[in-house]
Amino acid sequence: MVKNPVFIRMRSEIAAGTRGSSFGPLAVEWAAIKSGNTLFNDYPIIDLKDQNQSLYNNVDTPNAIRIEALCDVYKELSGAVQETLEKGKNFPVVISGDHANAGGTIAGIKTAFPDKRIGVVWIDAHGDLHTPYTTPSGNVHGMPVALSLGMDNQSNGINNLSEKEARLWNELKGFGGIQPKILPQDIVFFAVRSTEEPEDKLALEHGIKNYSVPELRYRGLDLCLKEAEQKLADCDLIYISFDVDSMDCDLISYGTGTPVQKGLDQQEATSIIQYFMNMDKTVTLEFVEINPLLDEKGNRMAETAFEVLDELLK
Ligand SMILES: [Mn+2]
Repeated sequence: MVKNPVFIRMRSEIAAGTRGSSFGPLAVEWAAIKSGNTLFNDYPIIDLKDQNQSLYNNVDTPNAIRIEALCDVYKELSGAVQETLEKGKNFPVVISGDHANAGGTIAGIKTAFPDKRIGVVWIDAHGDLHTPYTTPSGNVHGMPVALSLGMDNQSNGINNLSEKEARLWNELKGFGGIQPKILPQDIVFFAVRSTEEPEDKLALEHGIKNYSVPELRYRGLDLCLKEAEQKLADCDLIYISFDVDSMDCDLISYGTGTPVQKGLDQQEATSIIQYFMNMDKTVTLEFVEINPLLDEKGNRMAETAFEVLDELLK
């Protein structure tokens, strides 16, 4: 561990379909305290303002629920990530509520380094490649990859957007004045296993590679990780997005908004993140979608996330 971690706590959960991921960042900190670990006291924590009060509002953008408030979340989060990165050798470790926040983190990296090419390691059960045009749910936490790619995927769309929805989606895609933030060839998925047709078509069309759990086990983690590193060889920087639902819900716990079976085990998840963390060009790591309100094993998901994090920062 040669990096200089700065924790960024963003408790926004407004883009998830189930309530409770705003408690995720705190649950991870509780797990540290419970085990007598001082990690969160050893490094600075920047606590950001969320927009969770918007959960009381009526939804007037059903194809991109609470997207207006999410613009404010992005402002807050991207600003903090940018500032932290610009202050020298800092390594932002973002502990987030729902996965829509990742779009704000990516925007922060891109605005800090507008001329650099950002590679993305996306560890998730889901592809998060929906857009307001294709979404069956309207939950923006299923959209951050498409959003960062600046894509609409209208050809596979099922929804007609209102003027307001289209305007705010465009605002979010172009956030920070740069669009797209990332290129499809610079994304590598790990453990994605629950996608819908419009997402599959987009991934196929742009050749986005997913290392499925069976492929990782059949070919071996080492080989797949070396190959993934090669795929990102032309990228100047790397961002790692760790959605805890990438892990197997039966093995770990159901303490996440959209649990999916047959995922990674804790060691596999740790090894994948560690591999990229060891690279100099990796600049930011994010943990998302820990939901202690849904955890049937007490606080097991947050405890697991904390163990992974602690291992990585040793
Ligand atoms: Mn996700």
